[in-house]
Amino acid sequence: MAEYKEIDSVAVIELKNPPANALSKALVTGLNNGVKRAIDNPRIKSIVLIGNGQHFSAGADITEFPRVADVTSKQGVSLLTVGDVIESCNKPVVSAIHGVCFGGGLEIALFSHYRLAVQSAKLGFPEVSLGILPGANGTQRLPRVVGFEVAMDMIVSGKPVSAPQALQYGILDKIVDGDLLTAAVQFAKTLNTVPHDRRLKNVPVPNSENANKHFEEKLAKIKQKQRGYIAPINCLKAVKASVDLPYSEGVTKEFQLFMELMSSAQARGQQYSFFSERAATKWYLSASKNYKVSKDIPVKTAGVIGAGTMGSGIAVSLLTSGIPVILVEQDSKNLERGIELIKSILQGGVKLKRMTQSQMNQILQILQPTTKIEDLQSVDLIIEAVFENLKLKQELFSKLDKICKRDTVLCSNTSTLDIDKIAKSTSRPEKVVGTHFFAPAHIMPLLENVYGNHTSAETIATVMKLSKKIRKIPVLVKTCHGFVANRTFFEYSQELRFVVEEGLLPNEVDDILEDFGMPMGVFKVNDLSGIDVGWRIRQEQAIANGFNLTTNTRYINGERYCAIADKIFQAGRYGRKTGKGWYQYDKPGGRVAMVDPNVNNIILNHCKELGLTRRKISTQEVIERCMFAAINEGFRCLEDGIASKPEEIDTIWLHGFGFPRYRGGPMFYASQVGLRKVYERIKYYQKHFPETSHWIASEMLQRIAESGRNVPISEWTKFNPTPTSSR
Ligand code: TC6
Repeated sequence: MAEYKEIDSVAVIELKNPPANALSKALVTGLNNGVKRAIDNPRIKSIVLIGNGQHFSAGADITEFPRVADVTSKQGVSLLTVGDVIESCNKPVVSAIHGVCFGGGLEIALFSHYRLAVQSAKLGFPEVSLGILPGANGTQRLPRVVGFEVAMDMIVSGKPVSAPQALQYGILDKIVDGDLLTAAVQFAKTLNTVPHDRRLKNVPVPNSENANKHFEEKLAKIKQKQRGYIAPINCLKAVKASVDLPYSEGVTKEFQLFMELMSSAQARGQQYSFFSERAATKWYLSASKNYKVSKDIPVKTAGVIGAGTMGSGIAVSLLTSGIPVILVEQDSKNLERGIELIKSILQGGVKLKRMTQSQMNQILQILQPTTKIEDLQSVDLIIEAVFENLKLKQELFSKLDKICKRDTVLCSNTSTLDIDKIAKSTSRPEKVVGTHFFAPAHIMPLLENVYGNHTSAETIATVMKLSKKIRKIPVLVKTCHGFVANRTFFEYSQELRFVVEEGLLPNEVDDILEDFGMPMGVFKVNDLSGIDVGWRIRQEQAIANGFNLTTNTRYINGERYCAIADKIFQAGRYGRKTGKGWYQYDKPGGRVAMVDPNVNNIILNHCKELGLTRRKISTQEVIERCMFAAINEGFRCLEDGIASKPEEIDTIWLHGFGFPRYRGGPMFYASQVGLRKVYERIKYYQKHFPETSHWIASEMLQRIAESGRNVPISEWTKFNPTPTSSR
């Protein structure tokens, strides 16, 4: 796990735990033994620590986290014990860094007396995103190198810095060119002793005069922007301790704050999220069709059809990843509007210093706008982002089938429509796949990729690979109406409309959801996406199913229906874009949402007309009803084979709807509440709301709940009553 070799008078200890040299117990023990061996050998004058493979180290091994004592305790070999051995060693220790040097890896480097890196290395403390803090004295050591303010920013944000930036901050002593090991050994040979100030615990924190002011400002920012999260606050307090307390007391404070986080439910949720995001990308249909064996088609050029808000955002995602795009609109007016949209998104990036003006100009060079669909004949992949209408999409796909080269992959950015029905209009259903982007498409990280019954493994591999290339988090699901995202979100939002019909006002519901951790309440989300959009989808669905939807509709085929949203639409309130929807806005397109008495009147009149008596509804009921309705639907998606594991559903909610990361996702949240309780409450709501079929408990949920044991989330799918053959 840690390989030891000697090059002349230098001992080289190579961290080796592929793929990222996570500091497992075995690796830490190997490192400890290696350093001790070098100390004991009188021929050795200095020591180099270096990573094997692509990285120095990705930090502590997160898979070992439940055993907290292993990570931090002074007993046995922990990061802290090996850190002490390194720091107190009288032979100079040099960390030679490439790839990532994160978390515990950076702590090892900060215990070392010198640090060198290659130009491309990245250094940082991402622990905050795992719900913890750098608990091997990172919060006390980094400030002693970079000062309070920079350490606070790095540790609270979790964002890594580049090697040149680290050199500027003083974290690195040198950036080296050429072979890192050769340079590090050469450097180590020039060192004889360890000066006092090379042991960071001996050094005071520089530039700490304004620490109190920076602390207060940062705390206020965290409370506003990372509402509900405890890790950033503890990170901040730990860094402050480096200024307020001597080193020996600072590390004790760090340990106390670390343990608080390590034992918290939030850390469990955030660490689960880390692994579920990775699990979600690993798709598996059969032994010959899965992420390991299936080859993708390289996407060198792409087409985007439709230059509206979605199409433009999708084009930007492709363009900024270096993929040339042919953008197609039906007429020059719409095309011109799309180009302007793309330019304004890119200009926003320039303003935020994410790119330079000249980079923006280069990106625009690889955009080819056109009104001729025939121009798409030789692209590798096309993403259609036209209006959500099956007939329209079928006509378009049929045309593309005739125009495009045989191996062009045809993607539909549909959010609800059955991929098989779209694929049917082509002679190449194996090349047809859904790529469901979330608005705004250039910002939202999720890409819900949807395969149909005929989609080939090659096509799936292509969109999954492309997703990563354009910096999205991909999840693969099977086709059905609404897929996983909209199927589960529909039940969540529908239940919340019922809550409004029964007694709460939209702003009261939104406050509860935002306190729960959602970035935005459901009614604000609805205003953003457009009340007219939802209205049109409901109308189209009604027509397709042969019934007439009016503002008096109370039941559809015996199912409860709430028409308040339709009444809001009828009042000309289409959401933010018109300056009014469920809320009143400061201006059309404005962001400041205010409670509007007119909306309350619409709701109260609606209830009066229907003879409904309004009642008080508790916060607990609101959360249970929306979350458990979504969770039950999540279980149904698993039963139907639409999702293959709970992690996919959670990743969709984390990155498509901004579900609080510290709660892991709705399915993980269910596991924390306990499936027995979730199941019983679902049965309770079914009794009270028999005319809402989403309260019929999923069979899979029932089986797990009635199994009489606490089944871990990783074993849920074993209880699937109808496992699909393709999974
Ligand atoms: C810490 O250090 C605390 C210290 C104080 C306590 C005393 N542990 O992301 P990828 C796995 S906390 C275990 O797909 P990439 C990952 O699960 C730690 N496993 O690849 C995946 O496994 P799979 C602070 C880890 O090239 C595989 O490696 N550090 C760890 O896109 C490949 O990962 C972090 O938070 C780990 N630490 O990105 C760093 N790291 O193949 C977290 C990775 O079975 N890691 N794995 O699915 C990362 O940021 C990225 O993984 C990366 C590589 C940049 C290292």
